[in-house]
Amino acid sequence: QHCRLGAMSSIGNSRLTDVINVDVPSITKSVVGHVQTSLARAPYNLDDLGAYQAAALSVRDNLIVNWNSTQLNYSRKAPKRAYYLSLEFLMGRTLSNALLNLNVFDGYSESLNQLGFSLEDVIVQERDAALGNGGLGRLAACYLDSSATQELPVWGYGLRYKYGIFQQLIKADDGTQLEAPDPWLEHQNPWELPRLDVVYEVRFYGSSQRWSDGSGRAVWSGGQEVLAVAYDVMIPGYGTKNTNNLRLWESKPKRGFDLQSFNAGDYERAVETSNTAAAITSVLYPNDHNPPGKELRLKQQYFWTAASLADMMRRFKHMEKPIGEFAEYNAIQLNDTHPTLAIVELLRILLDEDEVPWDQAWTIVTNTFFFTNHTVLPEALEVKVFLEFENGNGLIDLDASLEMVGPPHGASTSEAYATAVEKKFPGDRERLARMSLIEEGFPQQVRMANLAVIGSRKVNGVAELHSQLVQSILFPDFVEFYGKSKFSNVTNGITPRRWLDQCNPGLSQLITDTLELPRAVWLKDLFKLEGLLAHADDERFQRRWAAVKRQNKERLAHFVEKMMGVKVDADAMFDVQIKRLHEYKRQTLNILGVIHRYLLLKSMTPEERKKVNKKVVFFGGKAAPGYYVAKLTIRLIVNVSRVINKDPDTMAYLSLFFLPDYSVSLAEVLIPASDISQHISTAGTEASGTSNMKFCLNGGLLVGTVDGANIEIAEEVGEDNVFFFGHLTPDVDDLRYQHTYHPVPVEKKSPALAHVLNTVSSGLFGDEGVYEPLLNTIRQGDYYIITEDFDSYIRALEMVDEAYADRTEWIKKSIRTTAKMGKFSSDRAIQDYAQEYWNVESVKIQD
Ligand code: GPQ
Repeated sequence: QHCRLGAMSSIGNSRLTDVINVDVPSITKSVVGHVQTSLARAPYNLDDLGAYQAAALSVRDNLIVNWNSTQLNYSRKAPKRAYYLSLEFLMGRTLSNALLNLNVFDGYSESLNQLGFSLEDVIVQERDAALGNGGLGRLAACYLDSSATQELPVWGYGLRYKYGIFQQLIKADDGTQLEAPDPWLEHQNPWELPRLDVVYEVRFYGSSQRWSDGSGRAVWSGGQEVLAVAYDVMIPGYGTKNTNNLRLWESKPKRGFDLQSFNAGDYERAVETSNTAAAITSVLYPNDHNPPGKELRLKQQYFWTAASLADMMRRFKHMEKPIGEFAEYNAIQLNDTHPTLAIVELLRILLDEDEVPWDQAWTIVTNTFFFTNHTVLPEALEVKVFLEFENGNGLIDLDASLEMVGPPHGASTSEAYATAVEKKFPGDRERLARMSLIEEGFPQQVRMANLAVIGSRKVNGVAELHSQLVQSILFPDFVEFYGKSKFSNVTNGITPRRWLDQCNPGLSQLITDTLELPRAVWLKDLFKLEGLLAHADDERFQRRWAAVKRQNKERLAHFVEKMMGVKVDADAMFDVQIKRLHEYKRQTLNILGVIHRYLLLKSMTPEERKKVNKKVVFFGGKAAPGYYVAKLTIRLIVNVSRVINKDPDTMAYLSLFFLPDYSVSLAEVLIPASDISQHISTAGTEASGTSNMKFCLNGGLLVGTVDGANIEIAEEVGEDNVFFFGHLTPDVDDLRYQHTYHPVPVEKKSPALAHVLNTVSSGLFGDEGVYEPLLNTIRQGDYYIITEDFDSYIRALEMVDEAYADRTEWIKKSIRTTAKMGKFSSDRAIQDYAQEYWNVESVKIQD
């Protein structure tokens, strides 16, 4: 049997290149074949959606071949692997990305043309895979792209939600946000491979019996078992055969029905069991930075980490290495605290299933895990209740799996750990309480961040400033306890494949022409963009640069006209803020600035207005369904736009759009079209930001606070190419204190802001009184220091207007900005993780 398999794989290998559809005739043959056999449709009666499905299936054939040989190579060579555990993967569309990475874009374009379709129209038929909320999920997607591109043996593990992030609707009458489900799997998803043979049982509830031999081992039984079924998503690298895997788990009842209840005539109960199992992966929680304290969320987390670890363990066992070498072959990156249960699950497996002694098990665990923190906002720190569910039983048996999070007894970790802390800081009971894994109270809760820190080898933040704040604000006790070397920084990055080549083909082509390098070279070594600097003063190049921006603005204008039925002036400056709605991100500051500009325009004579820089402001972003103030901000933006867009005095100089249902695909249209974008969080609150990098890579300039990655962007592109404003991080606490204990009326601090607030209160934008709760967040307490930053914000926007007036100088700034964005490629970030953290090396895929 061995022989036959060997023979088969060599046949497979020798035919590898045959299967790849690269030339137009074979592409056409494969597409038409899929129309007829996979879709069971006639080629002459096909719509764009059908053409998309057939093209996708044809491209997928190529991916499968590469994916198979990649996985085979990994199994044979048995390298150390890394796993990226993330509850969110915000992938967006796949077809255009796969075409680009496989270098078959032109072939498919030509083939579809011959069949009477345009690839552009076909590409937009695909629904976004939107299994994420925002930056954290999109970062995971960029990291998968970079890992595959650098031929690193890295897999992602996540959940296959039936419903991704909700669709945002804006109510016609009052401009409020409504949420609708996102049934993204409604049409079959060609990019996933169901692995009905890769199934694990995950246990919930039940009870554990400790062995009486003093080993601490336990047997866990009873409760409910749920099946985890694997779906594999192929992740092609750019310009390489290497195609990695993203494994997403779907939950399924162990038995479709509980037959016993069924026989007893309790049909409803039987169906309910199956419902609760299926519910685990039914929906992505739409909270950003605000973990819901829900039993189902905790179940998602355990389900996902338990299935993923079982899978890794099975792969490792296959290698026939001693269990003590687990960490030499496996590194696990925790994307925020969401997968922290993986730490206790690995410990449980080592102790209870592999009978590893406690000390050794803990050493393996702490050599395997790495933890990335993505925010210092206190409301985002997860705490979990474990022991209060279902008849007082724990949801999962943490007590057996790790004594530290259950009530302490015997030689528990919690105790061992507490003893170690106590030894280092004798008598410092307050410190002990702060560092404890348990937050006392009723009920007791587990502090996931503390658990993630003590269970990991390294802890990092996502930009220089943020990584410092992680050490000084979140974990100072742990820095003292472990020493500084456990804590470091990996500045985020973005993939230049999607965020330049794919979304901005005009600019990509211009760069390729100018650098006189194949795009495959600079797209893999983004520092090569520096070569553009030598051309910044070349007038012909400047004109071409400006023409690309202009085309992208027209593309966006066209898009908005189609979506909203309004004409957009592509001659005006385009000013964009797109991100989740959040008080700390301060969309409020932006909209109040727009109102200020509007009032100023109103107060001018027609002659004066003619000298003003024409501007179109775009907003996009979703608010968590339960986030009242954020939703009110959307309502204000929408209603302000309804007033100012039809004011004949000003509409030629200022217009405003809230683009509903912001998504990865919408970002791909907006980002290349921006002249200026806003990243205006209260200093010290935005861990990094990643869209700031995307805008700058596409030659847009940045208005921002001295926060997150804005700082490092300015270091690279030069402060004269960034419009900074506002107070700095060290001032923020003092200002908050002042506002709380020595409040000064807004008029005193900023008459301009007071005027704007009063205008909103007066009902100029309708809905008199409705906005008071939003305005009061500024008038009272002003936690995000809008009052303190308002005047300097307005000054920064004036400087933007002045700079834009000198168009040649502006174009030079734009060129210089793009040229200096090399550092922000996710390839660099992934190299940092691979070398400094995981210690994994690339594996070249041979045919
Ligand atoms: N981020 Cl904690 C999210 O998108 N969701 C979250 O729940 C948390 C963080 C973001 C963070 O706000 C941005 O500053 C980062 O750039 C991004 O994560 C990726 O690190």
